[in-house]
Amino acid sequence: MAIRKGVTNLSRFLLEEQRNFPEATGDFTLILEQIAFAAKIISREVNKAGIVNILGKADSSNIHGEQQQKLDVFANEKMIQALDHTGKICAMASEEVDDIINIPSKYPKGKYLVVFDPLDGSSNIDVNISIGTIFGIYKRVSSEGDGCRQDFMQPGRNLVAAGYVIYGSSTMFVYTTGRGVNGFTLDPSVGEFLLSHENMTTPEFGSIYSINEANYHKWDERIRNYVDHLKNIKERQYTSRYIGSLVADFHRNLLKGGVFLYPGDSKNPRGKLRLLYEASPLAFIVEQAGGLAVDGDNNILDIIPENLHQKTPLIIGSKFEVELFKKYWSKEL
Ligand code: P6P
Repeated sequence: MAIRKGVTNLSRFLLEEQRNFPEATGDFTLILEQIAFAAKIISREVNKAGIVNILGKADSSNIHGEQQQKLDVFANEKMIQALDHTGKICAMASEEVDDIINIPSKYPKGKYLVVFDPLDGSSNIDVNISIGTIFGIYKRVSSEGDGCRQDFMQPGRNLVAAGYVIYGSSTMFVYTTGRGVNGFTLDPSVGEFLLSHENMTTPEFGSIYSINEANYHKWDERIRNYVDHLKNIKERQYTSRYIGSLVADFHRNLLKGGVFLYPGDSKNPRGKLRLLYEASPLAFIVEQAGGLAVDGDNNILDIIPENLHQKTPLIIGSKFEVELFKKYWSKEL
């Protein structure tokens, strides 16, 4: 990677990355720039949510019957508006929308698909806990015209890009196109995402495990044994950190090392998190950073979705802790 002199903003970084792909048309770069634009708008609203009447519950619920927050609806609209006119996309899928989102007929269609959770962790908005946007970009499998549901039934292995935005003490845009992971921090004074975390890698092992232990008695015994092992491991002292906001828990572990688990349990056998627009994009990122993500038996990136909103257990983070989990899950330990 070239030694960067001075400040590198996201646009410059994307252009320099694009030069590595002679066949690149710039479609990709435009999509990522538009997602970053939506993120700036969402960040502005998230950071003043307490001031304007945008806190609290919308008078609607999403496809999962979950009470929508006003900012959920706002973030979803901004993501769609930022992307629908680009002419680079043939369809989108959002956690907040039941079916696929087609491109208005007045706009040309492109060869990409975008999946996103526009504002994950939104139940934390009113208590000022970090929340996030998660996104992934695929190439269409259908030939032309409108995208179709079948276009989205692709494993995470097929992702051409994935990323997240964390709205926390600062707003960060973290993404990969399969050539490493890079993080950009928003400088609100100039409205630019500036390169702050070049070539992010996650530690081989950590000392943090992140799981909602209130579900302990509903877990499969293998999960209880694994977590109990981490509590008693001799090589190092693990600590428990659980924010209850996926992007925040993931981002912390990406930087510091460790493991996040949202497993299935006796009440929710497939867990709570969604494969297409939560688990798969984060799995792509973590693998690019040297980590690993499984559902138990399978690498998350190898799972082919059967529907847009299917759930999956998610164990994700440093290679050591996830490989150790696989040993417990397969009953080797
Ligand atoms: P629980 C937030 O509602 C979310 O979807 C994820 O961001 C988070 O990891 C998870 O749910 C927390 O769920 O059941 O532990 O409250």
